[in-house]
This record gives sequence, C-alpha cells and structure tokens, in this order.
Amino acid sequence: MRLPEPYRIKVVEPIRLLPREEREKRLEAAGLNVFALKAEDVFIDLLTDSGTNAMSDNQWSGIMIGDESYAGSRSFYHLEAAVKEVFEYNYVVPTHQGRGAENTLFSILIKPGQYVMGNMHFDTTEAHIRLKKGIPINLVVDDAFDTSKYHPFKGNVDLGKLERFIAEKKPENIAFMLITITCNSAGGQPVSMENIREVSRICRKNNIPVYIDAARFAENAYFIKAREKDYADKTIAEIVKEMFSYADGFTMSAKKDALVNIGGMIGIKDDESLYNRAREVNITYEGFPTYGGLAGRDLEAVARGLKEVLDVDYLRARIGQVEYLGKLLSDAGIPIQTPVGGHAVFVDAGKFLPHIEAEEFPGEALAVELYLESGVRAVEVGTCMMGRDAEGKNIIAPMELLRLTIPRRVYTDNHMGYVAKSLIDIYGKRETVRGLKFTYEPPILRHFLARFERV
Ligand code: P71
Repeated sequence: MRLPEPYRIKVVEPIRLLPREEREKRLEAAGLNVFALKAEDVFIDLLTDSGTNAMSDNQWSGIMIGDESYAGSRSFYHLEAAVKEVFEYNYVVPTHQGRGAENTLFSILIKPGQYVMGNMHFDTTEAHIRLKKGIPINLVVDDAFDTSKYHPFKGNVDLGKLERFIAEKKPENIAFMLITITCNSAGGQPVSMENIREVSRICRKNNIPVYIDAARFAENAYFIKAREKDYADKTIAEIVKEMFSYADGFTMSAKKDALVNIGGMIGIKDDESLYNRAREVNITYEGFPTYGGLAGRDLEAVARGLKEVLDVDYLRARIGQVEYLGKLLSDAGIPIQTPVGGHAVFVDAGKFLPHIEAEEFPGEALAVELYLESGVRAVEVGTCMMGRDAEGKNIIAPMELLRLTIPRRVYTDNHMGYVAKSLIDIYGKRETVRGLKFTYEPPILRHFLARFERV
C-alpha cells in the first residue's frame, strides 16, 4: 500500500469546473490554444510543475522574516548556508529563475561556435546556448525515444555517443557538459549515479567542465535510491551530495524542487574566479549578488525549500502520485512514456491519435479535447513546440507527447482519478478527435501565442 502524504492541508484555494458550453466558448475565444485560457477557467491545471508548488508552513513563516536589505541580506546568507549543506558547494549566485542562471553562466562559459553537450537540453537552455552563439548537442540514450520500452534511467547520457563526439569535435571546441536531472525533455526521466560518475570521468579526462541543470535534483535522487543498486540504504541527502560531487557547478530553476513559486540560482563548487565573474555578470541582468532578482522573502523560502525537499517520505508520496496517475492510464490501455517520470505523465499522443499526422499536432489536439471534456489543462510537447527549421519546414518532434504535469503538494489522488477518467473517456471515442491547423502562427516560440482551427 502507498503511504499517504506526510503532511496535512491547512489552507485551501477554491477551483471550479465551468459547464461544457462555457468551456467551449472560452476555448474558441482562446483560438483553441490552452495557453490563452484564463487560469480561473481551468479546473485542474497540469500545464506545468514550475512555480506552481504549495509552500509549507515553515516556508510561509520564512516569508514573514525575509530580510529585504538591498545588500548583505540575512536571507541570502541563509540560502548560502543551505547550498553549502545540501550540495556541499561554496558559492551561490541567486537569479530570478532558471533562465536567468542560464543567461549569466552561459555568457561566461561559451565562446562563439563552441558545442554544449547534454543528455537533452531543456528549451530555455537550448535558446540561451544559441543566444551565446553556442551549439546545443543532445546525447541521451536512444531508449528515451521508445515510449513503450522500460528503462530505469531514460535520462542517461549515451557514453559511446559522448566519447565519439569528443573525439570527433575535440575538447577545445566544447564549452562544457550539462546534465539535466531529471531530464524534462525525455519525460522527466532520471539519470543514474553511475552515469553521472562516468560522464564526469570522461569529461574530466578531456578537461571539459561538467555542470548540472538541477531543477528536479531531489526527484532524480529519489529514483536513484529506488532503482539503482547500492543506493537503497543511502539517504536522499547523501545521494544529492554524491551527484553534485561529480560536477563543477549547477544552474537551477528553484521553481521546481526548491518548492517555491519563483527563484533560481547558480551554484559553484569551489572556483572562486568563476564565482566572481558570475557575480559581476549577474549584476546587469539580475541584480546585486545578494539578491539576484529576488525579494529577501523569496531567498528565505528557497533556502528552506532546498532542505525540505530531501524528505524521502515527501518524495515517495510525490513520485507515487505521478505513478498512480500513470498506472490508471496504462491499465486502461492508454500509451504513455514508460516508466513515468518524476514530475509528469507524458501521454504518447502520436499513438493515442494515430489518424492525426505530426503536422496536424496530435498533442495540441488532445490538449484541446481534454479541456473540453473535463476542464483539465495539459501541455503539448511535440511538433508544435518544436517550431520550424531554417527552410521554414516544421521540425518533426521525436515524439508527440501530451504532458500532464503535476504541481507539488497541490492536488490529491481524487484529482488524479478525475484526470484519468477524462482521458479514458476520450480514448473511447478517439477517432472523433480532429487535428489542428494554424490561423495565426508566431515566428518564434509559436506554441505560446498560436491560434488554431480544426482541420
Ligand atoms: C516546465 C518549465 C517551465 C517552462 C519553461 C518554458 C516553457 C514552458 C514551461 C523550465 C526549466 C526546466 C529545466 C530542466 C530550466 C528551466 C527553466 N521548465 N531547466 O517544465 O524544466 O527554468 O522556467 O525557472 O526559467 O514547465 P525557469
């Protein structure tokens, strides 16, 4: 039996389910794009787990004693102490969110034309690499792209691909390696300790620095404990320290595993001159080094969240809930990325709607249908999100996915049951679902502002 969540609910926020005719009207007005809906017209919001967390009483009390001093805020020193304790890193540079950290760190590390290797970079990461004239390279294992195949660590770097890439391109043309844990783009899939260790060994042998995209570091540690030989008896805190011992630094969107609503940071293990550069660059974009675009209260909440998230009972309940939703769906025959990831169930919309071709966006079509059916908002991760190549052709995604992203500590299993039932009902009449075409297509990041009609 799954143990229930190790917390109880002290504050609630009402949500409402609009009648179907109303949902139809609102979605029409939104140009059939769920990003354009008002949040209050959504019943259960599974758009993202980013910044949608419920904070604890401990974090909320930290909010009240945040130190709002411009320079030298006490809350900054609390954050610094938390980073030393959790990651055993000496230095931290706060930023307003993850992409702020990417912008600052990448401006220092990337020389134009250099490659940035990774398992699978997240969208904003890839965008920041390109903005610094770097070339993003994804070296994830091929099994990541086969949704029906079980692999305990689908976020792993393919070590053969890594060694061949370094040999071919030469270390001096590679800025650094970035391991994203868990690997969001592959479906919230974890990276094993063995893989992190080996990637680090190969990169160090070639003098290539190793960084971690730490957005979901604790969820990754939980998977290592649950699935990797020799780690079952280690604490999450011990596993986190070992993971980060293999890297030189990290970027982090605190909006995920720091259990807050806004925030980010750069962590640096021991390179003092890199720390000084990062502080300097950060000032222009994010702010003075002891606040980095955040209020003192935000720093305080992040400091507390970083420690709270190491609770194995919390992680078991959290990932257990994602697995619960995944099981309800797969028991009903719905194709999903297997095994489920740490923060979301990824429905294989390509297989769910085989009659809709990639360029008619099966993931978007399913998101539209799910909102109409149930008021649930999910997000496409597929060809619509990919955009177009230099010749103007659609870049066909390796998988057409619909991401059901579960905010931390926000919804109950009953909410999950409702989401599953709604999708199962759609599955029963899946051949009636129609593909989409643009009535308006923005030139970049089109999925956010696009408008559609049915084919
Ligand atoms: C997610 C997000 C948030 C998001 C971003 C862009 C479009 C839609 C939703 C953000 C991540 C992430 C990883 C691994 C860096 C960022 C950027 N994820 N790395 O999954 O997942 O962090 O949003 O704090 O700037 O919904 P940031």
